[in-house]
Amino acid sequence: MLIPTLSPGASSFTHHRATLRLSEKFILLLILSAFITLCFGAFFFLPDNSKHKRFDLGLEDVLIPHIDSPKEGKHASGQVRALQEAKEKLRKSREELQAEIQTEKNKVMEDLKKTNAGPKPLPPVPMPRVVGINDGEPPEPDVKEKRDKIREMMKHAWDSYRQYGWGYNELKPLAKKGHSTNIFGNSQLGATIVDALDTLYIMGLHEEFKDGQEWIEQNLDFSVNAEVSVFEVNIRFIGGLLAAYYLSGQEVFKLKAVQLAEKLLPAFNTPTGIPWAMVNLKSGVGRNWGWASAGSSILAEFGTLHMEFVHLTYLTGNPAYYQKVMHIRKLLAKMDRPNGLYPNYLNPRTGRWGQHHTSVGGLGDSFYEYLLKAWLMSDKTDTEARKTYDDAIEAIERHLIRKSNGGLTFIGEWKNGHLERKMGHLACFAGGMFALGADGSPDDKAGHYLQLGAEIAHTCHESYDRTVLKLGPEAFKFDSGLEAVAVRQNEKYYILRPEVIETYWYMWRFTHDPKYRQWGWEAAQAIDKYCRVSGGFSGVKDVYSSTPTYDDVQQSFFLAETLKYLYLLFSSDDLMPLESWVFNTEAHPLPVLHLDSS
Ligand code: DMJ
Repeated sequence: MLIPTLSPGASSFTHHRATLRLSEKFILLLILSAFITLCFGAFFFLPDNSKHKRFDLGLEDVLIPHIDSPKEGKHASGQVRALQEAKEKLRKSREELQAEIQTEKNKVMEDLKKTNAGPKPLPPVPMPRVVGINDGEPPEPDVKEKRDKIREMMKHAWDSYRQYGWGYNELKPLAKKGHSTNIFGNSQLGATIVDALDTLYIMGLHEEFKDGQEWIEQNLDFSVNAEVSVFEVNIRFIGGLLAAYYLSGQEVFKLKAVQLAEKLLPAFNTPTGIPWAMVNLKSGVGRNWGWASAGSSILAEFGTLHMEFVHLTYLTGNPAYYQKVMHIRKLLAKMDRPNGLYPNYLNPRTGRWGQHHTSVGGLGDSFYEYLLKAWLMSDKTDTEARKTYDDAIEAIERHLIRKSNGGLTFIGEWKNGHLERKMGHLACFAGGMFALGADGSPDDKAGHYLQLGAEIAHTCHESYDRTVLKLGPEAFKFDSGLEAVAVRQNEKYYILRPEVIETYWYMWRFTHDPKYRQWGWEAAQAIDKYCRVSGGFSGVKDVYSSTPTYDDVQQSFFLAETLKYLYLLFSSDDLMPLESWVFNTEAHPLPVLHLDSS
């Protein structure tokens, strides 16, 4: 027996014969021809999974519309048919082919038009109870007279914008032309129109409302290459459109709000889910303000989305909006808070706080407001939001709220463990917030919070009363013997802001103390006297100077907030009742959602 050796170099097998027998040759030939048949078969019969059938004549993409066949078993005959059709087409004249190409092109254009015709209609949802949206005429003639005056001021602001700034974001009332700031990028999105709509509606200015609606239907397009503030666009545009929808029932406002909201969603694509401050509406690229501490996002910006986003989910059935804001809430809940306070800066890449600066004015303000309003808007079922609000306010009271030597309660700013005895005009909104949150506060402290609201209202009124123009400065101090007055030149301006009047209105609703109407009327008269010009209303640069110089901007929030709160102050309580409506931070009313737990 021949045993194959394993030694290298030596052949382990016996030598083969040099030639093959005839029978062997025949078998080989058979195998070869079977192989060739198989290859050809494979070319024609193997299933084709590619979406684009490019392999045959290279003409198919242009000439043959591809229709996905549900039954791939019919593939082979489909291929044959396609080849025949292609051959037929090649036989056709140049003119015939061009005509066919044109038909195909037209069809594609038609399809495109259909997809661009606007978003698909949204799923129907039950309309929340919409009550108290009309009238509100006060029984007292002198109050009615004041209310009429506020409506006339609104007419002047709107008509001027209509005439000189239509379609621009805001108005330059002295230059009598359009105006825009960096919060809206380089866009002309008609911010004043959107912001003013619900005020027009509530005031019964229906012609003007219709005019605004028409502009929105025909011109408001968010596919623009503009880098906008996510927060500002949310509170003014989405809030404004949603409020206009709930008040008027006009679908267009809902559709536009949803179109815009979709454009904001890419701002949440950060490592933490904390959104960027700005987003480009076209590219979806986001970034933060250059001035913000350590590349941070701002508490009052990413913390002021909840109300609008909950309504978006409610109206669309798309959970994404709700999930985004709940994610922010959860992330914040897990973080350490120095002294129980929320710093104003949070880095969206690292999830770490930036500078330890806490304020109830600018940079922090509406974050606290939205915690309370999330609870109210949920028909008081979102108790997590209420608890977070209560804890935050307790820490604020402990560390930021003080009484001055002259007995004025103020809210200072906390900077790295030090209290700055300065209060901003923006922080004056908190008087109204404390009053609004009094009912439902822990340990039966309702009386305490109503009192705190009254004290803040009083302090802010003092800041107005201690000026020459009877209009409040942007920020005021409580040290070196000075109380409730601005010290620096760059803090002496008044830009038609609403916060003090907002607090007067809430205090009026909860107490009916006539002083709030009186204070509101003082402010309205001062605005009419010192800020009114022939082309609208302007901010003033120095409220301590008897010869005002103007900043030449009619802010959109003057129409959305300042004039709306004034009008409501001189209306009866059945207009926009607080049991049914919650006002977003731009004074856009959203209805309470009486949802069951599911
Ligand atoms: C408004 O746009 C909003 O009220 C916002 O919350 C901060 N302040 C301005 C008006 O002053």
